[in-house]
Amino acid sequence: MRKLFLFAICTLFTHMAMSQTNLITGIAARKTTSLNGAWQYIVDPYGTGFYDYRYQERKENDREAYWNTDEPVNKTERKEHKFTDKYILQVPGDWNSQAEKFLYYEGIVWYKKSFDFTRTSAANKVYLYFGAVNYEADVYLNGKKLGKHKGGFTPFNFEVPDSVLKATGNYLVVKVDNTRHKDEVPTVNTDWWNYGGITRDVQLIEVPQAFIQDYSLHIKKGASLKTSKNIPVEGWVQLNGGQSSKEVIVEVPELKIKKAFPVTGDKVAIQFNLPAVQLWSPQTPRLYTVVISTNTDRIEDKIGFRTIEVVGKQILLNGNPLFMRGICIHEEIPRQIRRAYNKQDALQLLGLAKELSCNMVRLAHYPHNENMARTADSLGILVWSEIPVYWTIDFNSTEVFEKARTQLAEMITRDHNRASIIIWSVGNETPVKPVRTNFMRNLISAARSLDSSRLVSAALEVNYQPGVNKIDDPLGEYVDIVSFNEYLGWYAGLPDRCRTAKWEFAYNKPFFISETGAETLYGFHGDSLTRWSEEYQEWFYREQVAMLKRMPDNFAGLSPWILCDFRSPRRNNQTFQEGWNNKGLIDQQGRKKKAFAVLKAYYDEKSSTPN
Ligand code: GCB
Repeated sequence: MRKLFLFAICTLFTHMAMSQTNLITGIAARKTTSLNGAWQYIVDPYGTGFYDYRYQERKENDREAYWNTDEPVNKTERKEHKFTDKYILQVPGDWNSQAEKFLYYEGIVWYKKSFDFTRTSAANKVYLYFGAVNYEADVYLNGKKLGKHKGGFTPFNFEVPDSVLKATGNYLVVKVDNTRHKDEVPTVNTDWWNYGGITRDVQLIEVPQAFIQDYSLHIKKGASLKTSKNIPVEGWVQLNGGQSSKEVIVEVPELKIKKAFPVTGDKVAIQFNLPAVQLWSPQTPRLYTVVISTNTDRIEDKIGFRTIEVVGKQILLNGNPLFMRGICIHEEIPRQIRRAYNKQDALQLLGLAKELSCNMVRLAHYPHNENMARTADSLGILVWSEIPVYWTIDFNSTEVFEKARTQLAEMITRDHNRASIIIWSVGNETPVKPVRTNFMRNLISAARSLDSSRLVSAALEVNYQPGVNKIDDPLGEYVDIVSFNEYLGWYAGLPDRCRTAKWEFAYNKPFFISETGAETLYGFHGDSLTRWSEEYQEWFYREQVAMLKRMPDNFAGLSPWILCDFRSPRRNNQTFQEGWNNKGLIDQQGRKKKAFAVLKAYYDEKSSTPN
């Protein structure tokens, strides 16, 4: 019994320790210096910059380690690595879209940037922040290793020691490796292209010695919204330690709120009431400037206040029933055909979703760049955000679980102040078996312990039985919304199968169709029975919509697959696919297919209902 108790305590502490990240959030409002732009590179398929000829990891001061200077000390020194301006990659950006030789490249690329830097105050600490590097990053500054990060879609930062940073001629090197491995998250097999590189912004962040690391503010769970006066807000402010400040001040100037909270430890609890607040919703995406300060630091953010909950069979947004008119999106931009990363990209993708009359997007299958959630906040689009626990990752491995949990913690930490995000998803189409259910269930509790103010879900599969489609994945018991991907009419029969489809739900919860879709090549026409034709996809959507109209009242919405066609090496019909998954309603050149109008018409009809 005692052993059991000790085990439970240890698990709890490991769990708590592992759930923490040292991520600094609210980067946009901090003192930053961009290191974006041109970086020199060396392609290194054999890992020569990292391993010597005995395949031993090179010592820190090895002159042939690529993190050490490429300048020979004199004209006789033999140097077998050299960065030059002949080989430049733009950061942020995937490498695949930047030069033809990279189109299918997976492996190691070394990036190098030289920079000068003077901090604005000698007393400031400096951090090096990466929005994301796919997949593995080893970071070296002036020959010293700052750290290593795994996970291709979440941010990370390393403190830069004073002894390492120089005023001029800093030599920053990042070894980027996007080789797929069975024991990573995602694993080797995905239905999207594995874009490599420093895919998001790189910045130096200056903070005072005692700074505000992170903060979370939201309307208290279960709060009544009957009156718009005195709505309770709760949350916390995370300080980095070593504070001299006696209090943390939280201000919402537009609402004339200014409250002080005593500093009793590094995590300061916040609680106050909002008078006459305008709630955030898709119709009124109202954001308030929030200022958080201590005697040494001050940070500003724009935060929306809203509630999201499941009551019985319904999802309620600000207390009103919600129907999600969604669409799935990959982080890939049409025409330029590359990873999306900036605000213009977010405006383009979310703008297309708006044109489709969506009020929601499912950001599949990994955390997208921060601009997406911030732009969704300002446009009034609800967001489902997901980690790449996709298909067949190794559910037996505790290490893999820790990798998934780390990515979950990084995703939630970066975005927990975005009102647009209402659902954290812990994965997609994972195979039903006890070890998987246990793994996913633990991820769900990790998500809840990191953020109890949002809903948790996962995209499940349909159990297709003769005469009936069952939604009975055991994971359904643990999620707030039962979501599933259904492909009646594409992978399962022809679209008219929707007419006789019977659905059976094992759970009395709201359900959401997280995917449905059919593939078509833009501009290819035939009758509706002709696969790959625009007419087939159009018919598919017509039948789906007719079926959806007959769904029971706990049907809470859908996010069909997918807004735009996207690159996938699994799609090799050389007539209709050529390395593309063409289930988009919009093709790779940004052209709308016929089915776009069918879904839009359904959404326009639905939008007369609340939210
Ligand atoms: C799915 C997956 C998605 C695929 C899609 C397809 O269920 O979740 O990643 O791309 O089906 O096109 O088959």
